[in-house]
Amino acid sequence: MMIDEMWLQKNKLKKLLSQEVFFLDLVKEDAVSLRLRKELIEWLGLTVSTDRAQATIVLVVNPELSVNAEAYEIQENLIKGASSSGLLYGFYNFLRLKLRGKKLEESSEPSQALRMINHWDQVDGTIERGYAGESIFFGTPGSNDNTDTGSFALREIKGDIFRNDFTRLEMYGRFLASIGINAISLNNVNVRGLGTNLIVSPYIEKVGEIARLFSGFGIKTFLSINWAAPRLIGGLRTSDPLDEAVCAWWKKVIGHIYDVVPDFGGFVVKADSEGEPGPYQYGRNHADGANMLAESFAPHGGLVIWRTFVYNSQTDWRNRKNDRAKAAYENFMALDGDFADNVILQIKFGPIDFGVREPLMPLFGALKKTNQMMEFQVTAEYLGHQIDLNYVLPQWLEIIHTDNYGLAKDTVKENSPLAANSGFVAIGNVGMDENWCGNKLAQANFYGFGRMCWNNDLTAAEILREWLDMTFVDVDERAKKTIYELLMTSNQTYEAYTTPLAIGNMIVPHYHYGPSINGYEYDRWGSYHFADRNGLGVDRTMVTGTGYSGLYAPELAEIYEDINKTPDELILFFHFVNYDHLLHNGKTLIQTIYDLHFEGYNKVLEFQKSWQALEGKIDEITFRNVSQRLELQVQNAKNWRDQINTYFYRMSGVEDKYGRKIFN
Ligand code: GCW
Repeated sequence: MMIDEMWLQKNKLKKLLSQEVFFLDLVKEDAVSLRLRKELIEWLGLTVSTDRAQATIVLVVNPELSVNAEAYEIQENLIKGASSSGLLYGFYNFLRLKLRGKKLEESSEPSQALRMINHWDQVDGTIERGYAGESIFFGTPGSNDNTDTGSFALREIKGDIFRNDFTRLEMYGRFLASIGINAISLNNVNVRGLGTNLIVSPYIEKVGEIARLFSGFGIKTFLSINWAAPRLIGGLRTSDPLDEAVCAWWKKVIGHIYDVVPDFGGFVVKADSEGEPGPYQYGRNHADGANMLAESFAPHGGLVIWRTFVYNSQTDWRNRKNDRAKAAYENFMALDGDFADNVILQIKFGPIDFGVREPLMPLFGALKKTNQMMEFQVTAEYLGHQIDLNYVLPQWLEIIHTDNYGLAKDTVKENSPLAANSGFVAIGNVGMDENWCGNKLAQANFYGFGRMCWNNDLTAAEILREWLDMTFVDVDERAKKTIYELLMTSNQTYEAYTTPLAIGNMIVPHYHYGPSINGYEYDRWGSYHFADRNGLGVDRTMVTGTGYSGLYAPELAEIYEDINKTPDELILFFHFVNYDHLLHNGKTLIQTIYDLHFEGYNKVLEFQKSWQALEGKIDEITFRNVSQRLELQVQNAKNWRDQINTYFYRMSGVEDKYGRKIFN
């Protein structure tokens, strides 16, 4: 099996650099500088000399370069890093410039301090919301169930839970470091079965081996925990965070982790969410829970990353005033300032759940005394399962540049008491598939997430161009342009044929691919569209609705409160809108729904046509991989178009202005 190299084209790089002689000028030998040496000698097979005079390319650690230890500077054949991590980043970015044939000149430091990937990998090898085969960390060697695992109940586990494929993990570490990722959590936040035991022997030792490998790449390893661990595996009767025996148990467990993994990052915690245990069960709040763990981590320099994805998943759909969008705000806003310095709140970018279109989560900008990270989903749970093309950077960049309370992109950093304890985090999208992501083109999202964290000012177009130039390194410009155009319009196309205007979930429950208009409508999950014969959408205004719009800064609240000021793309998130209401685009709501679904589907047909024209111009494996997926995407888009248009035609009785085929 040939494992894809992502953007890191070894042979090409080797060729470009084979004449060079490298020299490493280090302050000290640490794990990262050892890795850098290995990258040069073992990975790329290049010459490293001990004599500076012979060198044609010099790599230097120079702490005076910047107060930011991760900073680097590239000037022709001199690469400087403020620390060995900075130098490692400088090295990979030098490779990026080399591969793209760009001028070797760049001075850079990361916009975000923490740049993290969360894995939702489970100890039986499956991945919750994984679309690219099994886990690279867990599972039996040789087993790679290529189907969408998306598992919720664990399979029976026989023998070692670790996959032990260190070749894969080394490639992965290299990829992560090459895009600037510096933190990773290995296991699903829904911690089930044996997963609960990862924090103790004999499992923590193996976690330590993985962590050691990643340390060389400047990456800290974290684990997700089950809040009920003291009860489940500690033999205690309670998991109450204020119970002395519980605190003592965690202290012992955390102390032991640091004996085994000296640079362990910390815990990621999903508590009181979607049925998971948490402090609320004991009448405690989330600051009580997080701070209890934080106290045991403090002497070791570890972090508690606490998720705010807490909402009532037993919502009564009968009561239209219930609003899941308000949940995180209501659970956490009052605790601003109550969290310890080494606690970080991990907050999803939008108020619901990584949707096709959501406004910015109002906690951003409002929380001012709490360390915070913004959470994204690279794995395409709601964005087409890595079957449908969806280059998501345009959506993410719009979110990080949304201004709430006078702060735009730096919101998380400037509002975190400790800037070092803030950043961006995303759920990864890789598995054991040969091309890591199921769909080769879905690699662009992972690459893009890293680049966006590193430099908030890059545009979606710039990031995509970088990725294309390196991934399709010897492909001609015209072919690259075709792929570029396809990907640049893929996010808006997916939105158009699925759920435009921020309607929210109309997807197949649980599975989350394909249409099911009322799948969640009379259910307990708190996401409803309220379509009736007059119109659809959720009234979240202060005057007549749930009051959610009032959670924003006055300037934003004023826009969202007013149906005439709310931008079209968010209109159904904030308002119940009649079918004949005229949108800013000059068309009625119902005509807009029809148009977007017809246009979205047609666009997918165009995608398919453009892709077909690439046969013979790009490598056969990628060509076939994406062709197959486009086939499925056409079917999916057709399904969406016909179900949505038919449903709303039947509801409204309004004909399509252009008389296109609707199944009445
Ligand atoms: O989007 C939802 C997913 C769950 C996930 C949860 C979360 C890990 O459907 O599968 O659980 O979000 O973010 O915790």
